[in-house]
Amino acid sequence: MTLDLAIRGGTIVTATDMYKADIGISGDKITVIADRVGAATREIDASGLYVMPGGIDSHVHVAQPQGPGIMLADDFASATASAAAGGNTCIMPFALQRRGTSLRQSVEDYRRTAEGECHIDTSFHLIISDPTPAVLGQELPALVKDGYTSFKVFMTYDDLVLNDRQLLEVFEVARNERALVMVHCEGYDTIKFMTERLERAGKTEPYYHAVSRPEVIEREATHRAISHAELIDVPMMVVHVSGREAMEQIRWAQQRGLKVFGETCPQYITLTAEDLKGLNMEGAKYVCSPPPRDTASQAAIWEGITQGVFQTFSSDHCPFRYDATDGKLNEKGRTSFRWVPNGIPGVETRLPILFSEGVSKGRITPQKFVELSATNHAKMYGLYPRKGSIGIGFDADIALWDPNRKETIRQDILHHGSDYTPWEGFEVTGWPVMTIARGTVVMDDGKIVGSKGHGQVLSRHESDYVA
Ligand code: DUC
Ligand code: ZN
Ligand code: ZN
Repeated sequence: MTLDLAIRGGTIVTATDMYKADIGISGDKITVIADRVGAATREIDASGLYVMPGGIDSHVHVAQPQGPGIMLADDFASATASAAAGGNTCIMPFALQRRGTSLRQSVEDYRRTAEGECHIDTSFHLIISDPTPAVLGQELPALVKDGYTSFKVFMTYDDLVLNDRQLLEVFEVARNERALVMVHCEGYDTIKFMTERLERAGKTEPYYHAVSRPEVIEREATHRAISHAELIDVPMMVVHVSGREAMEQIRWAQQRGLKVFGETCPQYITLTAEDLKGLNMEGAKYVCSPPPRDTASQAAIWEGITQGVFQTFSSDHCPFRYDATDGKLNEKGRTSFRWVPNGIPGVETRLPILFSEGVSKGRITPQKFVELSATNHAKMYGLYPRKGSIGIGFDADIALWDPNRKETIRQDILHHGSDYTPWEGFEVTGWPVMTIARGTVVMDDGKIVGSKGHGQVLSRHESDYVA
C-alpha cells in the first residue's frame, strides 16, 4: 500500500537512539521504519537533518485571565502556530479555576475556546485556586477520571495562593486519584513582606521584582512543598526552577527516594536579573516568576539538567505585549514592579535555545535533548506511548532539525502574539525546519502551512512517573 508520507535519509533521534533510516507514515501514525520504505504520496528529503519527535511543551499559558484590564497576548490559534514554528507538536496549557467558580465549568470553557482553533494537539492541566469541599470531593476526582490527570497549585499570588492546609488537601486528592500535582514554589508572605519594604523605600522599577523574590524564598517554598508531599506520600513536580537553591532541595528529596520531579525553562539558562535593569521600563520585558538569577545559577541549572534532577524543560510561555496598556506597560505597572504582569513569551524559542545551548555547545547529547523536550513530557503527563518518541504506532509527530543552521532570534521571525521576544538578537546553532503534526506538515521552513482545527484537544492517562 502506498504510504501517505515518507521521510527519507535523515538521522532519527530518540531519547535512547540515533540512527539513519526512513520513516513511513499512513494517516496520522508512523507505520514503518526501515533502511528504505516504499513509495509515498509525499516524499520528504531529510538528508543532513535530524528527525526528532515533535517537541511537547508541558507548561504554557494561553487565553488565561490575568486580572483587571490585563490580557495574555496569545489565543489558541496563535499559541499553537507559534509552537509549531518552534518544532513542537503538542502543548499543555492550563485551565484555571477562578475563585468562586466551578472547576468543571472552567475546564469546559477552556475546552470550548480551544476546540477548532489549534494547529497542533493540546491537552489541559488544571489550576486549582478554590479547593472547596465540592471541588475536592466530587469535581476533581471526576475530572481526573475524564483525563485531566495533572493539576497546578500556587503558594503565592493573591488570587491563586493556597495555604498549607489547602495544599495538603489537594495533595491528598492527588494521591487518592493517582494524579500528578505541579507546584509553584514561592512564598506568599515572604514576597509580600519584601515588596512592601521595597516600595516604601521607593524601589519600584522592574528590577526590584527580582529583589522581592530572592532564591531563599523559592527554596523555602520548595522545601515546604516537598515536606507536604512527603507527609501525604504523593508524587510532585516542582515547576519553573530558577537556580541552585531550589534545585538542591529537589535533588535532596530525590536522594531520599521521594517522587519529587523538576522542571526548568530557557530563561534560567540564558537570562539574569541584570536583564530586568533595562532603561526606562525595558526591564519589564523580562519580568517573570521566579525571576532569572545570575550566571552561577545558570551553571547550577545545567548541573541539574545533566545529573537528571530535571525531567522536563518547558517554556512557561506566558506572553504579554510590552507596548500595550493591557500588557507590561499598563498604567499601574509603571508605578511599581508589583503590577507588571508576570510572564514572558517562549513557546517558539524554547527548543532552539535548548538545542543551541545544550547540543551545539556540547553540554548534552541529541538524545538527552529529545528526552528533555518531548519524551519525558509524554511520560510525565500520561501521553506515552502515543506521543513523545519515534516508533511504529506512535502519532506521526515529528520535527526536522538542521543541526548546523545558524539563526538570530528576532521578533520579526516569530509567530506569537507578543510584540517582543526576551531573546532579541540571541544567536543559535540548530533550527527546526519542518514540523509534522499527526502526519500533516504544519510548518515548512518557518511558514505555517497547516490549518487551525487540525490540532485536537486530548485527554491523558495516569503519569508513568506516578505509576
Ligand atoms: N507562574 C507560571 O507558571 N507562569 C507565569 C507566572 C507564574 O507565576
Ligand atoms: Zn508558576
Ligand atoms: Zn507558568
